[in-house]
Amino acid sequence: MKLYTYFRSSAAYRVRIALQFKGIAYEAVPVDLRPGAHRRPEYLALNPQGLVPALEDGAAVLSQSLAIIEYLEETHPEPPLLPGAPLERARVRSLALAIACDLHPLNNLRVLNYLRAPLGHDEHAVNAWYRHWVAQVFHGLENEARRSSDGRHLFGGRVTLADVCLVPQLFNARRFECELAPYPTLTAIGAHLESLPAFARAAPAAQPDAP
Ligand SMILES: N[C@@H](CCC(=O)N[C@@H](CS)C(=O)NCC(=O)O)C(=O)O
Repeated sequence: MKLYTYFRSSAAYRVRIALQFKGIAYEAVPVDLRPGAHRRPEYLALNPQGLVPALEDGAAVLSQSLAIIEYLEETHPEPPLLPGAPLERARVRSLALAIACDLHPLNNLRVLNYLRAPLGHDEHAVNAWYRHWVAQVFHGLENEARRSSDGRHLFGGRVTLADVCLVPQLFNARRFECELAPYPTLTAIGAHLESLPAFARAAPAAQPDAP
């Protein structure tokens, strides 16, 4: 498999964690978002959605991190990232989607760039936007985690898709200097997960395209 990735992309980071967690070998193909490599024709030919990640498996190319991870879950079920019981699976997906659908898209590079130009907002306003949406979603997740987590995983007592989404979002929040003190459960979970080998190998700093 080939993963089209960018070291700081949190969506690619999710897929890297899933690949590492499941022990699936892959080749990392860096796509540098800074000069816009994801908008060049050669990348758009692979992934017309023009975002990273994309996963090439044989002749097939898949986009959208959660679709890719669900594909990996179905093709490489062990170790699982989703619990067995339908209700628990729904709860894990709900936590993952809060991050992947309700938070991440609002703070994506193209959204921040649109705020800068043409809308003309300065860096102070862009950072305020970023931190506002992190706080909105993290507030709810912190309260859910206090109910559903063992203090080391977002849901239950083992690594799930929810954790795969949480750790990259915590990385982003730190990068944009978001206030994390109100979320002690989330940060404790993050600290535990980041110490696991699969998460450590998937971290931005461990990527071949990291500076
Ligand atoms: N929903 C997509 C989001 C993918 C995404 O937004 N990737 C970002 C990097 S984390 C990207 O390529 N951004 C480029 C841009 O915004 O121009 C997924 O989960 O794969």
